[in-house]
Amino acid sequence: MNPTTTPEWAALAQEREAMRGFSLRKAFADDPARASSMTIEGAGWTLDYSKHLVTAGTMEKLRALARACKVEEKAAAMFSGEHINETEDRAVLHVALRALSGGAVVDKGTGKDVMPGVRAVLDKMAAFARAVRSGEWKGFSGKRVRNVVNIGIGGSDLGPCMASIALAPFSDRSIKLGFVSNVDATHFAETVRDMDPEETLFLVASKTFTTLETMDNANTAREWILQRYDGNPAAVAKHFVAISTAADEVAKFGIDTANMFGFWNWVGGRYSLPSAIGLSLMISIGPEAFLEMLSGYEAMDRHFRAAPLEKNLPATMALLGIWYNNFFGAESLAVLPYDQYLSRFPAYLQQLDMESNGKSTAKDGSRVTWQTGPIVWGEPGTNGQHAFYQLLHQGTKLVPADFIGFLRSHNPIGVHHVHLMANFFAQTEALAFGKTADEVRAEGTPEALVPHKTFEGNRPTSTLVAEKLTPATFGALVALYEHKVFVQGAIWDVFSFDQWGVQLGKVLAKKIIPELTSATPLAHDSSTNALIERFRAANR
Ligand code: G6Q
Repeated sequence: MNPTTTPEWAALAQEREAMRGFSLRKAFADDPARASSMTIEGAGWTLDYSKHLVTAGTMEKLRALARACKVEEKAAAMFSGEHINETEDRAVLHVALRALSGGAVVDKGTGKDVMPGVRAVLDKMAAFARAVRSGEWKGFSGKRVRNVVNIGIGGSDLGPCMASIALAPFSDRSIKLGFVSNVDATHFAETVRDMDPEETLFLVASKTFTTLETMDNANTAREWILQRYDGNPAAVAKHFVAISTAADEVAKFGIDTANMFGFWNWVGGRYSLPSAIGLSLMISIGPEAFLEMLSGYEAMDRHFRAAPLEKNLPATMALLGIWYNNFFGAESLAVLPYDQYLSRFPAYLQQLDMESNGKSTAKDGSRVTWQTGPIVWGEPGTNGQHAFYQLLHQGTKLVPADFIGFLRSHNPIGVHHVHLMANFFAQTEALAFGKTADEVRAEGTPEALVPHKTFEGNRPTSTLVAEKLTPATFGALVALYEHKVFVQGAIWDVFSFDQWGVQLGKVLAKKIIPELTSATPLAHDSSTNALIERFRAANR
């Protein structure tokens, strides 16, 4: 359904006009209860959205749009196993991966309860993780595993890589984790540089087990292991396990399928961290902490389903995103974690959000005439302050931003956490309220400098805070963004769970591979032909 033809959309367009003179300074001065009335909670997280360019009336109009677009019904369809991923005819049941305190979850396509399979894989992962952590699982020469290297890319890399950094305080520091994703051999070479092959376990993570980058890296890893064992193929079983849905391909590679951890086609790659794709994380933090993370995910799933739109964190964040994206022409969303452990969170969200909603075809096959997914970007907060925040404060572009922070630190050393959080609070205050020319003048600033030192303010931010970064609050945070993306996709009327846009480049690369190493005539455009010729000349 075209959302822009609804009366609710028209009402929002009018609201946008009515909001032209809106000032956050005035809104806060007029309403002492603004912050409390625009602060909501769920699954260990508090969202203060009072520093947004909205009134209570705006929010009501945004919620009306969500209702008109049947967001709640669409969410119910996802949770109940309907094949809402229509272009691939699949259910979308990543929520089942953490529905551990509930009953059956049925894939409507097969009519089968997926939960016994989910539990069985989790049990198998836990047994394996314990064996590696305790030293019971040994390399081929009998040494215990000191290095665990996940080989995967995209959804089979970003989640566990980001999460293993986020949950490092809960990790077994005697096991070093590595992540190899890039087909550039440098990634493999530098990751294993200081590792002893006899102490290294590779997890080859690939849903399809045919992905070019992953297979190249897995083959190179196999060579690296075999070299150490004089080519004895029996070593492979002790140094490789697979995480995949494709048993045949795993067996072809030489990995014992007994050491394969399965998942299902109803788990999208970018939603797969809570599946077997999280095995590297589970080995690092242990099964108990991993289950705690799943309980955090589940708590947010429950909040998303049960909380009315007024109090619903994912829905509220989604609607605010739509407000700027579709009615203010904002092109991006900055995600700014004030926690070093979340340093890879923006990169993870880039895939989650941009691969899900970076679409220009509506569900009925027509070209959308409205804006869809934003460009997501970000860096840990204080580093960003000394880099790109200039543009956030005084640039010409509107960049809504999510500020994410924790009340207590894992490393309460000296003044650090106080200084970190002072910056966290100061930035959203400065962005919202700015500094007027009169305020700058009152400081005795020479008149010529006044415009340069003035801050317009009215730059919208969300503040997300939790008590502490734990496996549970972390899981809830990831689920919060997953559902935010879901709500936006539901309103934009796009299929959020496919990713056809990544295919074309892959197909062309396969065609170019043999051309780079031969002298066959080239039939590309003149630019591509010339570039390939240069590569050939340099590598002759
Ligand atoms: C994620 C995408 C994509 C995928 C990778 C890796 O949603 O589908 O990023 O995860 O292309 O695919 P494999 O796991 O099949 O190797």
